[in-house]
Amino acid sequence: MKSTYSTTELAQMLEVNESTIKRWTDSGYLECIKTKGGHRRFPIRAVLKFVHENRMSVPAIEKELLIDRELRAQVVAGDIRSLVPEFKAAMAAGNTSDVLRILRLGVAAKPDLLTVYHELVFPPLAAIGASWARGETTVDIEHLASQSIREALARLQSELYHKPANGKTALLACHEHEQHDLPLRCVNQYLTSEGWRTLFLGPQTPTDSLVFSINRNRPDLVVMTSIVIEDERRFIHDVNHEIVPALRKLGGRLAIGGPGVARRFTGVLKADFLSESILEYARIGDARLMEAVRA
Ligand code: B12
Repeated sequence: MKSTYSTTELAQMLEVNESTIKRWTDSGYLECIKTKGGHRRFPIRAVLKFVHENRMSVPAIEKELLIDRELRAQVVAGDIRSLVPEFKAAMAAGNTSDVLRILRLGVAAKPDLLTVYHELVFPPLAAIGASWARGETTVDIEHLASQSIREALARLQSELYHKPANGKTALLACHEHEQHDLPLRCVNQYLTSEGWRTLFLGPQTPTDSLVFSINRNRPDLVVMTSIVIEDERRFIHDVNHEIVPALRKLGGRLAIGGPGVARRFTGVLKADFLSESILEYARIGDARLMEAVRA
């Protein structure tokens, strides 16, 4: 499914003339955005809304969405939480193409990527983790889910709108024993779409390698995940005595995200941001704010 349609494509899909589409747009029935060259582009969300409001039946869209009418109405209204059960089932089955399809739908319904991660991507992961902890799900399901979401996020990347480069660099890494890199991948994708240059070191990054990379790449921001900390003393030592001093020398900042990090580590870790929700990256990843802090 595409995220926007041209006038020609939409006319074909709705089986009307292009002039009808233009008329609907000019009279405000159908929302569109204009490209720099003045061409109309129709975001899928606007198309869904129009189709829904006018009770139209469009087989081409219905085939792509594969969801029932009620669900479609909720998605049109921007309620992507209604997609969670279907998303979870696709993840648990390792069905990457379905995971990608629903992810696209989420992005079409809610152009704010952080909300898509927060409301659509994380809840099924948390639910799968909880049923694994209760002994109701085997670890292979967790692996399939992780793999399908990782692949779907990678495939989505080229379809996302990217703001022009903002001249900032972010380095993203998990601490030495940390394997949970999915939230970090989401932050990576978000920052890239905001115009950051990102360098993704991924799971289990040795601290000396991270420090080496900081010195070599001089990032404006380092983002780390802390979900499972096997050796808390070591983690605190590495952050406060290795990572933060290396970054400070270059004027960079450190953000650490994960469940309960602010509660556990405020006043303990010398990071600039301790975030318990990915939504906080709207502020942390705002390059203008970062500039203002530096000035
Ligand atoms: C997928 C998964 C794995 C995958 C990781 C794949 C990958 N590449 O990421 C694999 C299979 C490798 C794995 C391994 C393990 N896992 Co695991 N895993 C998970 C699972 C299901 C999802 C992880 C995830 O992406 N969470 C992200 C979201 C879903 O978490 P969330 O808390 O809702 O996030 C909110 C906030 O906390 C915050 N947030 C969380 N992280 C971050 C990070 C950033 C940067 C930001 C900004 C915000 C943020 O944002 C969200 C809200 O907006 C979780 C379940 C869970 N609840 O997280 C278990 C879970 C984290 N795993 C767990 C465990 C125990 C393990 C293992 C130790 C199991 C084992 N015995 O081998 C190992 C090894 C871990 C290690 N050393 O790193 C436990 C941790 C319990 C604990 N706190 O100690 C969990 C919670 C499962 C459970 N219910 O018991 N795991």
